[in-house]
Amino acid sequence: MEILRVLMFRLAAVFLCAQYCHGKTVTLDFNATWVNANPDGLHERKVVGINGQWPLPVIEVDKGDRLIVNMFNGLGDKHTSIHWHGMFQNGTNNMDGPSMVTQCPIAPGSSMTYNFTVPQNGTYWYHCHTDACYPDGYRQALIVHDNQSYFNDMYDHDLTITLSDWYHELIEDIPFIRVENPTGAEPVPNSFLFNDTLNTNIAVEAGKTYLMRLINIGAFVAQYFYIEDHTFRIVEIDGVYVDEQEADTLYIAAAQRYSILVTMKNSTTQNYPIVTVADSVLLDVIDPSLQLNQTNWLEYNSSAAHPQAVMKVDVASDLVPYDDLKLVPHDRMPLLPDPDMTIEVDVIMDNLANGAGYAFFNNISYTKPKVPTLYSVLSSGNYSTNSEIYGEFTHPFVLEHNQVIEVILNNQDTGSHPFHLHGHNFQMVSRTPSYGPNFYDFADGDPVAYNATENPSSSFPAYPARRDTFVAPPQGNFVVRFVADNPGVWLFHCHIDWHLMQGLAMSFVEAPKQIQEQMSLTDSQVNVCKAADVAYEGNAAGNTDDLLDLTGQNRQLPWLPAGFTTKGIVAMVFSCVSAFLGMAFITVYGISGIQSKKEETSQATEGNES
Ligand SMILES: *[C@@H]1O[C@H](CO)[C@@H](O)[C@H](O)[C@H]1NC(C)=O
Ligand SMILES: *[C@@H]1O[C@H](CO)[C@@H](O)[C@H](O)[C@H]1NC(C)=O
Ligand SMILES: *[C@@H]1O[C@H](CO)[C@@H](O)[C@H](O)[C@H]1NC(C)=O
Ligand SMILES: *[C@@H]1O[C@H](CO)[C@@H](O)[C@H](O)[C@H]1NC(C)=O
Ligand SMILES: *[C@@H]1O[C@H](CO)[C@@H](O)[C@H](O)[C@H]1NC(C)=O
Ligand SMILES: *[C@@H]1O[C@H](CO)[C@@H](O)[C@H](O)[C@H]1NC(C)=O
Ligand SMILES: *[C@@H]1O[C@H](CO)[C@@H](O)[C@H](O)[C@H]1NC(C)=O
Ligand SMILES: *[C@@H]1O[C@H](CO)[C@@H](O)[C@H](O)[C@H]1NC(C)=O
Ligand SMILES: *[C@@H]1O[C@H](CO)[C@@H](O)[C@H](O)[C@H]1NC(C)=O
Ligand SMILES: *[C@@H]1O[C@H](CO)[C@@H](O)[C@H](O)[C@H]1NC(C)=O
Ligand SMILES: *[C@@H]1O[C@H](CO)[C@@H](O)[C@H](O)[C@H]1NC(C)=O
Ligand SMILES: *[C@@H]1O[C@H](CO)[C@@H](O)[C@H](O)[C@H]1NC(C)=O
Ligand SMILES: [Cu+2]
Repeated sequence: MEILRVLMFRLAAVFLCAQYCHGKTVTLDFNATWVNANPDGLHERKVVGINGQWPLPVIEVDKGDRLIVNMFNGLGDKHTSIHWHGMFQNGTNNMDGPSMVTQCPIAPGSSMTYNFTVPQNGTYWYHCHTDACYPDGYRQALIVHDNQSYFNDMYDHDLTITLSDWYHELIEDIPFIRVENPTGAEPVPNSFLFNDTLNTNIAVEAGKTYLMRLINIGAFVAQYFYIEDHTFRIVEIDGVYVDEQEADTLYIAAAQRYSILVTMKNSTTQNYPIVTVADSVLLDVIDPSLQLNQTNWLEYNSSAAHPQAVMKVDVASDLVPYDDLKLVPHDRMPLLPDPDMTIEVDVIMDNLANGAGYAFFNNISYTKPKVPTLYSVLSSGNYSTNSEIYGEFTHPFVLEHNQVIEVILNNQDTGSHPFHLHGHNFQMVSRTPSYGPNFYDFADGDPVAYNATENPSSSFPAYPARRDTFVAPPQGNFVVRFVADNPGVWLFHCHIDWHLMQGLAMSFVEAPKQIQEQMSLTDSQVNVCKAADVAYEGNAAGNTDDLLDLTGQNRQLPWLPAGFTTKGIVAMVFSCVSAFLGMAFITVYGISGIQSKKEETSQATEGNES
């Protein structure tokens, strides 16, 4: 019965698409090169520009359009690729963008054509997905206009605003995974940008309603958002329309999107601060010069004053944002039935043999394979359904076509993490602790794993909130469901780019037989691999003869010998290394951060050794 309803729902969606999805083709030529920019006015640096320009172009299409982007890598010194965040890529998994998952990295001087249709509506973004390249500026909004949305007649103008953190150094020049940083403290940004700049006036007309599309295109830090003396209505999250809900404050984690309707006041005597506040709980150490909150303005009257925000609270974590779990998808997609397959993972942070901090799902720190996982699917014949061929350290799960998949994620870390799944939205069916003040910095006591007795499926919402990026609370858990109806290799990962670097990812190899029926490796894809000198056939180790022979696969480093704890590394590092590095090291990471975090990580380490 339940599955029938879901199937009917899906058929209806496909039918609607058949009716409306006859789009035009939008073709863009992207020449990625280094350009200089100084978006915060504090420091000029080189950033990835497109056709000599930065901020990058906002891509705007209508639903049903075909988008073709010819990307040339003119960077000279860096590999690259583009991920179209939130796009389902039905039948075009090879256009998804993550290097070593669905394609080879695009080497300097080579190019790739992305070509796919856009059957979805709403607010998306695109970003580089090769190593950690998007924080160097290679990220921007991708808007899918829809003149049939239920809120189409409820606004007069639309606006796109990105939020992001910003570093003054190239990501590759910021020291991170190394023994001197055993707790894995994330580098603290130098500033926070509002639409890739600061101190912006958004000219508005009194009495009109604006659709504001808010996108966190940052690499790390979530931001609170509110407008003084204005409320708004949430109508979309991550491309999913939701019944309008009045709210005054949002929490927008890296990669999340919100569309809100804001109705302007009738009077034009005053301008109002738009306030964005970085979630400082995520920051290990806060330099007093770091401006955590920003004021930009709804400008009703350019000759009136532009007042600085008067902070509602003393610390960001006292703000109480709208709980996205309460949002009901406008399409009323019902709760998916009990799963055919359940994947339960524990998130931990720990050290490997080099003493550096890594991130793990069930003790596996994602380590890229020698062959892009999709290309292993395409070159493995009947072995494609055997997860072993994808290598232990891509953490692969083979999903059967059209099964209902449930992921139970227990976050044993004291930080919150925004988890993203490529190729899908997921239904958030349970999240613990339940929402309330300090939810995002809860982290009290011991981690709480999902308990099906306390939160049985009978307690799940009938129409669960659905989006492509959900936040796992500190030391809490969540349960998500989706249908494996989109054959492809899809990465599930934390969208904090530092944590992705540390390995907080796993691979879903969904319906591999159907992938093989849908596509094969093309000459142009092979050329991309050849230019990058990357193998494109065989298992994760590049073995084409015996697909079950993983000899030579990339592996995570060994664990530290028993008895070694993070506390020990910290002590060791400080006695031997601090002499060399002195104050430079301390300003980067801060001693206070290491001391406050060490308890947590040493606990995890002991857990692993027991
Ligand atoms: C990309 O831009 C660089 C620098 O302007 C130029 O040298 C190169 O020829 C361009 N490549 C393409 C394919 O447009
Ligand atoms: C709505 O948008 C589609 C493109 O997605 C376009 O073909 C159509 O003409 C538009 N309709 C109206 C009423 O603007
Ligand atoms: C894009 O893909 C479509 C469908 O496969 C194909 O017909 C078209 O030729 C492709 N266009 C380019 C420029 O590759
Ligand atoms: C796109 O929007 C239309 C309504 O305008 C809706 O019927 C359809 O389900 C939406 N499609 C997706 C994939 O969200
Ligand atoms: C934000 O920046 C983009 C890219 O520069 C621009 O197209 C857009 O209009 C800006 N939004 C606002 C509200 O000014
Ligand atoms: C602005 O004026 C309109 C028309 O008189 C009225 O309907 C609306 O409630 C007013 N808005 C506010 C915020 O007072
Ligand atoms: C706003 O920023 C200032 C300076 O960075 C900081 O002292 C203050 O605590 C911030 N307020 C909030 C609510 O984060
Ligand atoms: C704009 O603000 C100025 C300065 O406060 C004021 O003199 C003027 O009347 C305002 N204009 C309108 C149209 O409200
Ligand atoms: C992680 O490794 C430890 C130590 O080997 C083991 O006790 C624990 O069960 C493992 N956890 C998972 C989820 O595999
Ligand atoms: C795969 O299995 C099918 C059915 O068992 C068989 O007919 C086919 O020859 C096999 N193909 C390969 C490449 O092994
Ligand atoms: C595309 O994939 C999405 C995500 O799995 C799925 O919900 C949708 O039904 C698929 N659409 C088509 C037309 O296959
Ligand atoms: C789950 O919750 C039930 C009811 O509160 C409790 O009896 C049980 O011990 C819990 N299970 C675990 C593994 O904590
Ligand atoms: Cu994370």
